[in-house]
Formats: sequence, structure tokens, C-alpha cells
Amino acid sequence: MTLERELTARKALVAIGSNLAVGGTSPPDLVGNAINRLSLLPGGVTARSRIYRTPAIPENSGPDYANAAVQFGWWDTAESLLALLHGIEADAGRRRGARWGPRTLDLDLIALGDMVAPDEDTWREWRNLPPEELAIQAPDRLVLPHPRLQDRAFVLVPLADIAPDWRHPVTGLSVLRMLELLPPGQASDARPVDSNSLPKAPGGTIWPAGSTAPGDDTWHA
Ligand code: A4P
Ligand code: MG
Repeated sequence: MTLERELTARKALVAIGSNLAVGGTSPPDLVGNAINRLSLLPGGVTARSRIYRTPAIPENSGPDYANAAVQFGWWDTAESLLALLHGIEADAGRRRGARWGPRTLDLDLIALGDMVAPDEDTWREWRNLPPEELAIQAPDRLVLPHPRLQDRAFVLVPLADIAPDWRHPVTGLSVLRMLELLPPGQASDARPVDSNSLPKAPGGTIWPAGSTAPGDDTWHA
């Protein structure tokens, strides 16, 4: 690692999603556990959103999701961070099946500082992919910022809790502006299921173990 890398932490923004329980652990618990894992990093998690309940996108593609977002400093490469995120997903029983199918844990690297990867032209290609292609294609290398972040209330609503003024390095739009540009009604579909916006101590749970939102059974295994 170069001296410059050692000294300069870039701000990582990570979106977390889950809509499949595993071993009696509910989606909001899986999200809370992932936040706790990331809190163990040097420097810890510097901001965490509330956990939201959101309808699955595309419509009727599965149970509701628990979604959240966190921010932390990262000193190493973007690829090494994605590998760490994939390791945490695997530990939560993530199996890559159908594209956009139900998942125990999805950790998307939304942004790393103002990095654009692999380059602006490739980012634009992924960003402008037609919907029918989007449903079947997944990038085989890191694309940053995440090419669909501006389209998704389940990413932007939690992000607005922790980084409302963060600006997209290509479009220049802030998180709040991207939220305003969503089709009417989408942002209000996201409902907070916890009111605690402060980081928890590592190892603590954020949602009572095994619980789901009142009156709902779609999150049971
Ligand atoms: N990859 C490239 N760039 C990135 C990046 N910036 N962050 C690669 C994360 N991964 C990145 O990802 C597919 C491939 O993209 C991987 O090989 C990775 O190295 P994946 O996590 O295996 O698949 P995915 O999650 O199905 O794809 P993607 O593109 O992350 O989909 P989304 O946009 O996350 O959609 N509805 C609600 N309400 N809430 C959700 O959280 N999530 C999805 C998944 C669909 N519907 C949802 C939710
Ligand atoms: Mg993903």
C-alpha cells in the first residue's frame, strides 16, 4: 500500500438489502448484522441510515425488502472493498440465483469518494442499458458509482438519511435532487422500521432477533 493510500481514506457509501430470512434470522436482522460487521472495520461506520421496508422491484418479484445504507472510510482499493462485501454476503448465506431474485443479503457499493469506474464511457453504457437488457445482464467488473442508484427509492431514501448532499461525480446531482426526480409516489413506498439512526456497538443487534414487522409473515424463512 502506498503512503498516499494509507493517509487518504475515501468515503464509501454502501447500500444493504435483504428479503429472504436465513436460519430464523429475519431480513431486518440480516441488515443489522451486516451493519455491525462493517462497524468492526478500522474507523468503524461513520453514519448509518434507518432500516426501511420497501416493496420489491420489479413489482411482484418477491417479498418486501429491508433496506439501509451506511458510510465509512476505506483506505484500500475499490476491488478489495467489493471482495470484502461479497465475503459478508456469503457469510449471510447469499446464493447468486435469478437476477434480482430474493436474496438473504445484497451489499452494493454505491460510491467510493468521487471515483468513476472503470471509466466514464463504460459507466454511461451501463447507466443507459435498456430495461430488457438490465433484467438479464450484470457487470463482470466493478462499475462506480452504482449505475442504477439514481433510479431506485430503496437506495436513495436510506442514502438521504446519511448523505443527502453527496453529489454524483458524473451527473453532479445530489441525493436529494435524485430523490425529487423519481416518479411520484416511489419514495413514499419506503417505510422506516426502526427509529434509531445512530451506530450500534459492534455485536449488538438492531432488530430483536427473529422478529418481523407487526402483522406480517412474508419475512419468515
Ligand atoms: N458489480 C459491479 N459494480 C458493482 C457495484 N458498484 N456494487 C458486480 C456491487 N456490485 C457491483 O451483482 C452483480 C454483479 O455486479 C456482481 O458480479 C458484482 O461484482 P450482484 O450483487 O450479484 O447482483 P444483483 O444485486 O442482482 O445486481 P445489482 O446490479 O446489484 O442489482 P440491484 O440494483 O442491487 O438490484 N427491491 C427492493 N425493494 N430492494 C432491494 O434492495 N434489490 C434488487 C437488486 C432488486 N430489487 C430490489 C432490491
Ligand atoms: Mg448487488
